[in-house]
Amino acid sequence: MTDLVPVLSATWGSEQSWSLDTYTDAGGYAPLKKALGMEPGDLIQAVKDSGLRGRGGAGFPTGMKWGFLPPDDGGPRYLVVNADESEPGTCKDIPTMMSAPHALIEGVIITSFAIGCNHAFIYLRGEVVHVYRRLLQAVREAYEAGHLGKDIHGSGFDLDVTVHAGAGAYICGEETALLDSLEGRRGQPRLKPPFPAVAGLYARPTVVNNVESVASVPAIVDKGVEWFTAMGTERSKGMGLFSLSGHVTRPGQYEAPLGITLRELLELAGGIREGHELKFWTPGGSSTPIFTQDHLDTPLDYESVGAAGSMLGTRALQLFDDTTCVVRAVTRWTEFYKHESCGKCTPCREGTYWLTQILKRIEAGRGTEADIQQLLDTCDSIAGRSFCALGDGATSSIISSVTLFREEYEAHVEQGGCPFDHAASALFD
Ligand code: L3W
Ligand code: SF4
Repeated sequence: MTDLVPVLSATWGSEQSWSLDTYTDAGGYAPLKKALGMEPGDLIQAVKDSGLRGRGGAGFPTGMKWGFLPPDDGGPRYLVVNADESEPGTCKDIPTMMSAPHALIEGVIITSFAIGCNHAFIYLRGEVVHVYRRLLQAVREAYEAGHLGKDIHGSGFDLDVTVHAGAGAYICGEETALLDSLEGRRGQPRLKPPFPAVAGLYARPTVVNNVESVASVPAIVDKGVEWFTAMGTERSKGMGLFSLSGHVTRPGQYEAPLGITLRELLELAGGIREGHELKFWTPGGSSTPIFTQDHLDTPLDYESVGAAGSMLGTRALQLFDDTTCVVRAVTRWTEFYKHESCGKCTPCREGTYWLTQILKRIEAGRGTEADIQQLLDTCDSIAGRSFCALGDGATSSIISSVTLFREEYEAHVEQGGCPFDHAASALFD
């Protein structure tokens, strides 16, 4: 494994890492000054050439998204940072904002300059009040230092940033539900097209980017496209934060080039907890099909994970050892989707309810063999038939776990109960 040189997380261990002074001492806001001396079109081209892909789950090319904005018509256009991190297992954006909020703010300013935006929004998950306070403090520091406001560093460019806390709904991480929520409406997905790039916030051209995507931009401006493209794989460039949680010796954030494997990450994280073996894991959060030991050497890039039948998603690696009942884990995730379904479309609203009922029945030992098929049939009625990705995501762990661990579902039915001691897993109450 090549030496890992952290970029996004480089200053996280520093004293007062969140302060403007610490960030500036480490070279922060120099990329902003460089960017302000460039042509906006050249900045967009650099991000296109870097191959940076959206770090919020879908992996859509960031520079291409910026390039989708229609020509300037004199009206406002917006940047909205999707900071509504809520996917089970996903926990990279909150540490980024807590430890290095200025990396995000600097990225917001450079991105706004590139796309011609004078008012940017950071839409934050409502429950994380501590992150809200930290962002407010960092935005205030940035104004005081002249990085925000009118005529930033004499460039003639003006930018205001608003930090908005949502009300705690997972669906508001879906970009159009987020925009509805930001406009003051109930957060529910909009029909696409039009994509936000054409008609987003207040029906104006809007770029919606994930926290980590935006926070990666200053480093690309600073160190250059070649530096970024030297990391990662052919079509998945650069570095990213890999969040390891569950039955791992040292859970946490591990920054590495895309394409690293779980086996390599586990070397850094001290392996699976002592005395146990990895049983299953999610490569990209609970919305992605689960993997097993067989995938320890799958490169964690968009293409390889996709070819192996899952999604890189948010690189939220939730690891479960041999003490864990897969039916129980899947039931917990499905309860989450049932709770968070926004109710707009019938397949997801009704389907996630029925999935939960069937799974609970099987887990409690009251299920039948026919219930296992009913689970798959219900998934079939949801996946590809729902209005947004939440419905599809709710079925991923169910379909993949029945495929990989069908005998465990059958054991629940045959034994009339769960064959596992939940206390040994220590992950569920
Ligand atoms: C203009 C076009 N823009 C696509 C834009 C689009 C969006 C981006 C990606 O879902 C996934 C989901 C979760 N003109 C465009 C265009 N765009 N075509 O590109 O779009 P899309 O639809 O592929 O994905 P999405 O709706 O952004 C995101 C998965 O991520 N996920 C979820 C993670 C959860 C969090 C969280 O907790 N906050 O991130 C994990 O795997 O299932 O598949 O901007 O507008 N022609
Ligand atoms: Fe709402 Fe679920 Fe339909 Fe998405 S799939 S619109 S979350 S009901």
